[in-house]
Amino acid sequence: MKYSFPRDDYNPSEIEPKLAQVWQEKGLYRAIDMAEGKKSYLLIEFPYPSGERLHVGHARSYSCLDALARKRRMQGENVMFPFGWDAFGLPAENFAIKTGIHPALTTKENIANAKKQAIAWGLSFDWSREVDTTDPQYYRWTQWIFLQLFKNGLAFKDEIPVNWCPSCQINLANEEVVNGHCERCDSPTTRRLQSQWLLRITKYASRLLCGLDTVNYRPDIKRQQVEWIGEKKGIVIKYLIEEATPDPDGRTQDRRKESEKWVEVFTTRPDTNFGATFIVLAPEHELTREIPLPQYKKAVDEYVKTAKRKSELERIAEGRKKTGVFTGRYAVNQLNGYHLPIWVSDFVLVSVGTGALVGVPGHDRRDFAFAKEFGLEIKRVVIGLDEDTSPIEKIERVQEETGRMINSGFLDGMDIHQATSAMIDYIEEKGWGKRATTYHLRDWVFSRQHYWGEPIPVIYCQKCASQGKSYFNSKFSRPNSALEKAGEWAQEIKDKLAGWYPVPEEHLPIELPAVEKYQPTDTGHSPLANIPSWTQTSCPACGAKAERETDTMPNWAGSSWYFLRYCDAHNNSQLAAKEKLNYWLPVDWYNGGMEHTTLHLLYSRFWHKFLFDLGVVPTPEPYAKRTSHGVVLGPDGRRMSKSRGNVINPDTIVAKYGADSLRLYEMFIGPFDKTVVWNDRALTGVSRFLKRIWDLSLRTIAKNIASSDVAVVGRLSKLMAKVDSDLEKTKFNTAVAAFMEFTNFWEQNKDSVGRDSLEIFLKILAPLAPFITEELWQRLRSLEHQLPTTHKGRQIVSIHQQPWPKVAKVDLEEKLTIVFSVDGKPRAAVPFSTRQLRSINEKELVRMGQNHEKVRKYLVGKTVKRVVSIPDKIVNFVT
Ligand code: ANZ
Ligand code: ZN
Repeated sequence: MKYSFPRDDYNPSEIEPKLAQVWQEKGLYRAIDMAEGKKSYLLIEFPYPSGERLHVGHARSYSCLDALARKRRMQGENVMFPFGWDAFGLPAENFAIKTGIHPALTTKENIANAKKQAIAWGLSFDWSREVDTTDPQYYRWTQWIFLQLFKNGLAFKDEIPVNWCPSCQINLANEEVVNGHCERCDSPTTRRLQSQWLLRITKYASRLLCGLDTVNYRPDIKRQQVEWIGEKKGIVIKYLIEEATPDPDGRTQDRRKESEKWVEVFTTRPDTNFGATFIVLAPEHELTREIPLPQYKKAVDEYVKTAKRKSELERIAEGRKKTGVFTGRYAVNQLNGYHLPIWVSDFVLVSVGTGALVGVPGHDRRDFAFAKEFGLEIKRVVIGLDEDTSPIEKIERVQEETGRMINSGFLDGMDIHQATSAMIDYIEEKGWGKRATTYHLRDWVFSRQHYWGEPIPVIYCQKCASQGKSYFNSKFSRPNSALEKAGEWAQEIKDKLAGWYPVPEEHLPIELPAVEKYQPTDTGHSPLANIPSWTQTSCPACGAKAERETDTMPNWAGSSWYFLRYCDAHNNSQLAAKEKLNYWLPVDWYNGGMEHTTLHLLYSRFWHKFLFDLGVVPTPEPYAKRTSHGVVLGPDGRRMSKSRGNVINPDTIVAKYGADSLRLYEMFIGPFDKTVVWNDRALTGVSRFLKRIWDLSLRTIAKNIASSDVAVVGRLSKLMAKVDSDLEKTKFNTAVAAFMEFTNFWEQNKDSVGRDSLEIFLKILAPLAPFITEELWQRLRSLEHQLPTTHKGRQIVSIHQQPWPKVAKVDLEEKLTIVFSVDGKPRAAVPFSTRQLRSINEKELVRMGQNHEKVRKYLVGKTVKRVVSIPDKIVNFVT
């Protein structure tokens, strides 16, 4: 590769494009599979290649992690810093709906443009590992993973109420609905029933929780995951529902048994159970249909109809006026024989616990409001530690975290925690209930009715369905221990999946067919449903006419495993070769947006754990470390958006100031994990700083002094240590500030800086500002080789291939000489390092002087009247 130097002004637009090209051609940043030494897998969330291209937010987190990757490479680590495209998604599809242009074409163009940006910014990605989730050779394996989930009973189809966005015409997962509005388009969502594919992430809830103890995630990220999983330990208690009417004809015991109905409730506070005064069923609960007495039936049915139209959020909102209906039925609390009236109310969710609760209005806020509304009895069974024991009529304090039991039989006097465990033991012993753990985490709604997603690779056979046949009782099914162990669930899933078969693995990928229209059908099916030639196929089991699933996967699918594909991006026979996964996993450091903490991060951990169970991946957790960057706001302090006109285009910045300025500015702008506001003035400041470096470096090269003053070396070694540790701690802003500080010093000590220090300075700045440092480094090298500044025909050795500088230990410290004198006459000169000097106090220094053999003899027989010293220079003993 030939390379010639440009003119002497700092002119990034002349330097940068050429260097970027040289680096690409040399393949500088390729990670080597199975290389010896320390591997370092650094991962950033791959972007959606939108028509808007990469924005300054991307530039920020990418530049920061790029600096880390470059530094670690120089430190001898085998760094994998890969990149790719999470390219399925709505914008390309919406564009296709508008223009008729195939999303694949738009995606391709967008990827090409964004890739140019990434290269221009000097991001040191290993492009040989690039992945694109919409490439059939990629989504073949996304589909393959789905098939494994299916075969292991972790995918099932269910008629469920789904969030529906009338504007996007799409079903949304709960987490895609923000305050009752669509996460994408912000229009209000509604709910409706539809048959959907779901993934049983809840089966992994406990492991997803425990696994967090084994990884190094930033504490707030960990906390959000813990809350999202929402583990609650408690007990499920069974209450016998009393006969509707006394038995006038005296039915036999046996017939009574047959009609016996129990209601099960989940509670985290069994300690308060002596205070229970009613039971509430969710409107969707089975018993809500079954138990109401005839005279209550109509009101209950009416109530259920209205409730079903409300969103979950609306239903559980605190402070909302409680509504409900009585069923006319009672259950008995066996603890004290209390007759608990059974009500129906929409504040009880069918998906939580058992879908029914026992009301303790004395100690639960919502129960209290409910009891007030309907005149139900309120009993007090806990009192605060600071209250007296006299019963208090008015209840102001509910849901206390501490307290003592009253009115509770054998629990009286116990503190509530003691009472909780005593009660659980008691109820279990009596056989009235069983310890239980519930989770807030819901199963993952995996169906989308869209075109631009991975087809879900399954086939439905009507004939097999009518005979109750499915994959699980077909010749294809391998005995599956996980499913067999699942017991009750195994039966349920076999019923749910009657008629469903996975596509034979050798038929993968199931590619998206060409369609004429990209919008979903008005029945809510994906446009694939309009292509009979694609949907019609034959049953893998019986050969009868069968149909392909027309639902596609959600965006989260392709991103749930892409970090595995980077390890072996071109493998045609498996998702990735075992040995490569063994070598690279786990990801050493994963950085991404805070908005992905509960969705993407949890989904990908779930898939990873499943693949671990299958023996496909070697580690139970995918990411050893997780950090998160702050958002970049527009100059007006608001989120950048086209409509507000406050969008900063990184390409404009690069054209005007150069990529190094963009990079350094975005690192400097504020703490990495904090939201930052764009500031043009600070940007020009950073750009001037780079120009100063340029000028100072050229001056040092021209002066051509071989070695620097000790003071320079000392400062530089400190700077180096700081940069190293700051980068590892995501303190990119303070690293840049330290460079600025050094540069000020350099400016004041221009002629103390020699070639040796310039070389070190450029090397440690190289990870942050890769272009300017490369250019200056090449000039410095040509000087050292006594070559003319335009050294045509020489091979370029990049600064980015240089080892991270090592400064000899002795050089690490500034040396000072203390002169000890007696009555103004110097008697001994003792060298100290600054660190030594700082570690002793003045008294100790004086004592050292007095005891020094060359000083001591002049003090013999004299009394020291005073000690006069000049810090770091002289200690004078006045006799
Ligand atoms: C009795 C009780 C007494 C409760 C008490 C709480 C306090 P938290 O409170 O967030 O830990 N619950 C159970 N199933 C429910 C459902 N399907 N819909 C709505 N709420 C339900 O969550 C656990 C509590 O939520 C449970 O404990 C139950 O009320 C309520 F002084 O039972 B508790
Ligand atoms: Zn069939």
